[in-house]
Amino acid sequence: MLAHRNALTMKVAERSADEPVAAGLSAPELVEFYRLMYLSRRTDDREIMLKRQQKIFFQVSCAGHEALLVAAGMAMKPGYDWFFPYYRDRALCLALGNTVEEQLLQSVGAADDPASGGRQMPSHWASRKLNIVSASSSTATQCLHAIGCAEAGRYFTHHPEAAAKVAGDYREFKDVKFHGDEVVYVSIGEGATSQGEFWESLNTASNSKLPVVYVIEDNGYAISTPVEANTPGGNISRLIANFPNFHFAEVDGTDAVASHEAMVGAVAYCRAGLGPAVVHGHVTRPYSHSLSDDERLYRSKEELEADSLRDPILRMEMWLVRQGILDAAGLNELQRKVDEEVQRASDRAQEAVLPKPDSILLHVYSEDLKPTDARFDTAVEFTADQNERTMLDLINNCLRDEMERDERIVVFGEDVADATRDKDLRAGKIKGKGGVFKVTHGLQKEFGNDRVWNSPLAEANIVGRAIGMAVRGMKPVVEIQFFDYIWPAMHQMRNELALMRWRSNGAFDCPLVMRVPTGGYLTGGSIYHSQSGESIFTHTPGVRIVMPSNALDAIGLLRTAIRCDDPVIFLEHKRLYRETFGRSAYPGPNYSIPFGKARIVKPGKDLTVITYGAVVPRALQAAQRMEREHGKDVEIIDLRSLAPYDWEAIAESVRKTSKVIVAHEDMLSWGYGAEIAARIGDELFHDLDGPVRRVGAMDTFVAYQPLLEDAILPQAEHLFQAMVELAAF
Ligand SMILES: Cc1ncc(C[n+]2csc(CCOP(=O)(O)OP(=O)(O)O)c2C)c(N)n1
Repeated sequence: MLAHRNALTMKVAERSADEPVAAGLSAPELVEFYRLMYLSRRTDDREIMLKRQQKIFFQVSCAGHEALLVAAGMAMKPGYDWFFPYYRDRALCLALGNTVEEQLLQSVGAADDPASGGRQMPSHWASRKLNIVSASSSTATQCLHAIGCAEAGRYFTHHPEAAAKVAGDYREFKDVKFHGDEVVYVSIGEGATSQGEFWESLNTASNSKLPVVYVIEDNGYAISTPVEANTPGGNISRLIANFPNFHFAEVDGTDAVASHEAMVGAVAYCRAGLGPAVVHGHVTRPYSHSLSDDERLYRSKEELEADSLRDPILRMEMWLVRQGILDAAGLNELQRKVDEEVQRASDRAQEAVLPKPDSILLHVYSEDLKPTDARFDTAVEFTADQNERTMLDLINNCLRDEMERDERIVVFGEDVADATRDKDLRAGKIKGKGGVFKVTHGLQKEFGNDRVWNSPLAEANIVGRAIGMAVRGMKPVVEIQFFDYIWPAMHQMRNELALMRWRSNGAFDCPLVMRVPTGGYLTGGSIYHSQSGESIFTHTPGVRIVMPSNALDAIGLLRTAIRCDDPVIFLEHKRLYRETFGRSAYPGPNYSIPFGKARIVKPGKDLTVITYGAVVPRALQAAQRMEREHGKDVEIIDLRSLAPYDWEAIAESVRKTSKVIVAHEDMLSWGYGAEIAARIGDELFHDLDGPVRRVGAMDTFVAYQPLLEDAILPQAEHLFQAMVELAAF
């Protein structure tokens, strides 16, 4: 301790340049530390000026957080470790190697903004080169991505062959990097630690002893809400202290030296594989929440003055001078150079080329490999085993085939494993579960516990982690136990899964598969085991939605879902899992069907029904009755793929029959059929001989009592009535 103090008070002239002065940092490193802090502050100041001049359109600053964040950046390895930063993290990104010009290119919304190509607000950091993964504006979603990212690093370390590029599927386009001892950084404000996703991430970080370092940037406010309103007792460190396997440090985040010591200790703990760490830094927020906020409305003058005395820039300046590391002239010189650098970067950014409107739709989906590609159009190759299998069997077969072929695939979700405590499973004493519907039965036993496992009961945890893994090049095929419980994952699906590629202008992507048992007709399924709702997801660009109605389509479409390069929501109708309708023999390990291709279930010339899922067999029943009782020949089209959908097949059929019904199980109003019907009305008006009819569920949820369920969901009878009425036109 004494020796340390002596080192601190030693004058600059008396030491050699690389001798540590404090927290393991030499005098030049401490000067660089300060330079980065000051560079960050001056970049914020410049952005504020540009915003006031209306040259940029938003500003949120790092001011007050600089010491903690430069410490984090200096304690970690850019391009080696992985980073999921909060919007306050300008100083971290500068310390990692981001340039001011790169940051200001985002502020002006330039085409060459490396983080997003003008798509995201300033301070939404991303850099492929530095492993800074694109972040949304949603607070706390990033915590789960960090978990998945750390899991992927561990997975590739244990399965190095899985990292190889393979031609013919998504792997062709993924450069996998891993080192075995990389650490994942994630940061968050103290306010956002109230979000469930933060806690869901601590759960897995702790349980799996993942090398994730959390930096909690506690500036005491979440916009205008003070810490005690978010955090019971006012201190997040106290609340999380009992999570096993963590290293915890609480530090004055305005103190550069103390912050660096805390970060180095935390990173060393993670890098040694001992588990995750939290560095809770108390910082200040001198520039309000953002430029759209005026904190004088909710913080007193006295409170703000007290904060200003802790300003990290001033503290570091005084410390450097006191230590004799810099004098006034040295400080002035450094500041002048930084100001010039910011000025130059600002001038260049303002001259930057802006993105062109014709680039808007680029990177909504993969530009490399589309699931509509002809390579997915393969022929069935039936094997000697001609036994008819159910949809459930063939989905299980597909998962098996693909896991065999592609070691990057992992399967997790609620209860999908055979048995988490696997001793008795391996001993052959128990059969294993493999999902509440048994779709994943036998996979854990065959492929091992690190490829198939039970997640916590937390849907955001499942999807958020899967996103983090997919960003690293893995292919998670996760299960949401029932469509009815997809909603906790909705935030991850809508704001993250669907957007990773577009918002990063193609720099990052997260192709993965979500298998989701869906739908009703269960007799007693009731409200919370019968829901549909596909249009909620088809309304989200960036994800593909498919829904097979028979076994052969299920195996073919799932294979495409897994091999393609886009995120896919694969809807499996529970009622069809074991149905006699639509069984098939196993069509071989490479059978796949391109997305966006409908199937004509029954050709006809008098009337068209466009449908999918469990309504397909009901429409068929109604069509057969139409033929028997009215002599009408109904064409039935099973869309199979809802986004993208086969407009050509629809148009061709409508041109032929001139009468069309769009039918689905989900509620009628605002349902999937509304879009199809509107487009038919718009583009095929002159081909129609009657109104475009829709058949769907009543506008309410499915009731338990079978009498009510039958009335609520569309039945063959409803379809028949609609056919009769339309045929009469
Ligand atoms: C999920 C979500 N809810 C609300 C917001 C709006 N919002 C943006 S920042 C913020 C406050 C965050 O406070 P904190 O986490 O303490 O970070 P700080 O801004 O203080 O650094 C809020 C409510 C958001 N971006 N995301």
